[in-house]
Parts: sequence; C-alpha cells; structure tokens
Amino acid sequence: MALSENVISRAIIESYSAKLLSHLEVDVAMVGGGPSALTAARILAKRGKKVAVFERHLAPGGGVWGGGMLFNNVVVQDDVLDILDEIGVGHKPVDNAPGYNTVDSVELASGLIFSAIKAGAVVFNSMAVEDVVFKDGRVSGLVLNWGPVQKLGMFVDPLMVTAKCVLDGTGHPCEVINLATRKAQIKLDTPTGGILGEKPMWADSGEVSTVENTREYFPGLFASGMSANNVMGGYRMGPIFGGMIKSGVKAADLITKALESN
Ligand code: 48F
Repeated sequence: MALSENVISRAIIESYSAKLLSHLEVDVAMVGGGPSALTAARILAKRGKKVAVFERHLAPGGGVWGGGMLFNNVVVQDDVLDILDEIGVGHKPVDNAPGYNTVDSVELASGLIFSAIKAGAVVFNSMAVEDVVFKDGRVSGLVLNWGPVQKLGMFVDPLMVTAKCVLDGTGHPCEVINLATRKAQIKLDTPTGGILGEKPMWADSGEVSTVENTREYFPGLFASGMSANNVMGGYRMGPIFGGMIKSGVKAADLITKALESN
C-alpha cells in the first residue's frame, strides 16, 4: 500500500478536532500538567469525570523531569508508594534513612502522564491558559492559546472552554489564581482575601502545607501543589514529591465532592 500524505494529515486534523470539540465543555479543566494535577486528573477520570489538562509546554510533567538540579532522581516518602505501585513506577529505599525512597524522575513524569491518559483524562499540550471564563460570580472555564503563540507575544485572539471546576496546578507562580484575582478582583478564601505568597525552603513544613493548602479558593477555582502553597503562604520543599502526589489525591476528592453536590 502506497502511503498518502493527505490521508496522514487528514487523520490528524480530524481526530484532533474531534478531541478538542468533545472537550469544549468538561467537568474539570486543569491548568498545568505537573505532578499534583496529573495525579488529580487520573483519579477524577477513573471516577468517570470528564477531565482536560492544558499544559503550556510540549511535555507535561512540570518540575518532575529535572529531579534535583538536573540530577534526575527525586525523593518520595513511604506513604505514597502504594500510588506509585498502582501506576507502575519503581522506587528504591534510601540506605539508612527509613521512610525515604528515590524514584527515577523520567519514570515518574512519564508514569504520571501515561496513567492519567490511560484513566481517560485528555492532555492538550503546548496550550497555555491566558485567562479564565468568569460568569455569575464563579470561575466557569478557561481561555486558551497556543503555548508558542503566548511565548512569542503574538497578538492572536484565544478560544475558550467551559468547566464545572477549574484546578490551578501551575506550580510556583499560581498563574490562574493570580490572574483571576487581578482581573476579576475576586476575594480568595485566605486570611487577607489575596495571595499570601510562597515562603522559602522548609521541606518538612512545605510537604504538610502543600496538602493542607489544597482547597477551593473561590467558587469553581481550586489549587493544588505549589500553586496552593503560594496562595496560602506555605514553604517550598524542593525535589521531594510525596506532598505533590497527596495534594493531587486531595484535589480529586474535593472536586469529586463539588461535582457531586451540584
Ligand atoms: O510546577 P509543577 O511541576 O506543578 P506542581 O504539581 O509540582 C511542583 C513541583 O514540580 C516542584 C516542587 C516539588 O517539590 O516544588 O516545583 O505544583 O508544574 C506546573 C505546570 O504548569 C504549567 C507549567 O508549564 C508546568 O508544566 N503551566 C504553568 N502555567 C501555565 C501552565 C499556564 N498558564 N497554562 C498552561 N500550563
């Protein structure tokens, strides 16, 4: 069979269009494909929710790939090993340090991505979120543009998707909550009503607060991972990832509850 260039192009254009069209209206729209959002995406998709993840870069996985200072291993605590086992990611105990394990960061990043997609979440890579849809006092969706268009500063109007819940999983900059507070002048569910700002390194505290700070901060708008820590003034923790994974589990539970109570 002689291959047709036109068939190849048409197959991609039609299948991609179908995928995008079927995700113009979702249960959960996630911004950023870091470890916390990918964990939440996998769990929510497994529960039958319609989940789309929008990641600005070509490769989802966020801060996982780089390990610690490009030494491409990360550390996780014992209490997330069951989750790593569930998604088939290997781990090794650290000698003479009970409770600590190392994980190959490339295996963890790819495992989180693959398991989320296999569970039914759809990842749109190279798509950046530049604004939120804000209706009737609620964050109701996302405004999208191509990652490279945003990076080049091209003036191109965006497209929009609507969602019952939005998760800010953008990591340290908490981009979505930042822009929502700035543009919609919303008051967050924080002591000041605004973003408290991330604190410096304290691994132990940061790991705990990442999970505690995973919350709904405004109707329809949730935050996980380092984004939640920035909003609520938590410490950073560096290349240890148990808290990120547990934050994703908590985000999935909170969003499930929100979806099922409406
Ligand atoms: O920062 P990131 O990995 O998210 P996380 O789940 O995990 C944090 C850790 O990686 C690490 C840490 C752990 O110990 O401190 O930092 O909080 O991933 C965030 C993802 O969001 C994407 C970004 O490219 C990255 O992959 N992102 C950020 N802003 C946008 C975005 C945006 N506006 N639109 C789309 N994607």
